[in-house]
Amino acid sequence: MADKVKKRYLLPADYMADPSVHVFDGKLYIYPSHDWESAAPDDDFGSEYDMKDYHVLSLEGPDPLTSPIKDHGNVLDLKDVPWARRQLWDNDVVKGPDGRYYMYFPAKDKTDIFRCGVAVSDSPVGPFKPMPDPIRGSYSIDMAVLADEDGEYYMYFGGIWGGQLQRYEDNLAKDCGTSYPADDAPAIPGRVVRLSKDMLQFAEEPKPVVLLDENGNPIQVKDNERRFFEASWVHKYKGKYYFSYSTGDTHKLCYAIGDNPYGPFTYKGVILTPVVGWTTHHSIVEFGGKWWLFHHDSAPSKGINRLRSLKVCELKYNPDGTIRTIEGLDE
Ligand code: FUB
Repeated sequence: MADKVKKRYLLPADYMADPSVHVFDGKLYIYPSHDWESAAPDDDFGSEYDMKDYHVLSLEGPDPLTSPIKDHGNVLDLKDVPWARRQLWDNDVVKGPDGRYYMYFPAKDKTDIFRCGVAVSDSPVGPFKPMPDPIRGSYSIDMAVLADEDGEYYMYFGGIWGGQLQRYEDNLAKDCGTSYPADDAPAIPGRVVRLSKDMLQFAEEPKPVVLLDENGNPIQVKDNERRFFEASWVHKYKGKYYFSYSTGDTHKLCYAIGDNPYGPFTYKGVILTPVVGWTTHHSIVEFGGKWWLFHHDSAPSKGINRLRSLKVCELKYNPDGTIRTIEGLDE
């Protein structure tokens, strides 16, 4: 059974999606994608998600359900990223060891391959200055970075179908177009990689984020109710690592728990049941002594997939550390 909980739309005046949320120096910041009414085609490659800039939002008070939201405007524009051609998708921002803020973002390069860019700012609200080239060896979409307590930073990324992850094996591009593993093979995993000390490159080869079922077996391709699709996020709760993600074509946000940042992670359940709209995406953050789920849906645009709106609601744990499932549809 899913809980029906109080939810709030954060910014009714503008369409935004894919919220990455962090608390920096006691204040809550939201780093979304910025949807707009693009005429790009609705094809199998996600071209309709044609975003061309990023805004930063901040919560101007203690309560995500009621406090004012401030829009800090355009903090990074596609036209200022020398290597990028189109589609600024889900980004994430962390505060680095030098006190500066690092934004990691996917965009398609001039050959229409998704890469990961880095942009840097002295302030959590930007503006962010892009590096001239994407991260060496980067690929696919939906970067989310965990600043772990040991001082290391781990990036989680990847998305299948339009996110292009199926094109890579052992971090090398395969000459396969859109081929997928057989149905009874382990599902295509997301990736995790430790960042370099200067925050600008990978410190190692990306590794697979292995998702196991309750019997310790890898979740299979055909298990599309539970397999990874896109929208990685990792948070820590009581010393455990919670890897959460979207199941894509079954439209759920699910999670799995592990003992370290690399996993493996054991599947535990659904965080959010399907919302209005094809995509579902989220972040989970502790703020003001409570836990919060930030996500999006397409209800305000009356179901237009490319026009999504940001939402927040409280997230609760059971005593055993599992997460209570939230109903995605409102009354
Ligand atoms: O916003 C574009 C894409 O849609 C994101 O990268 C995916 O996670 C999905 O929300």
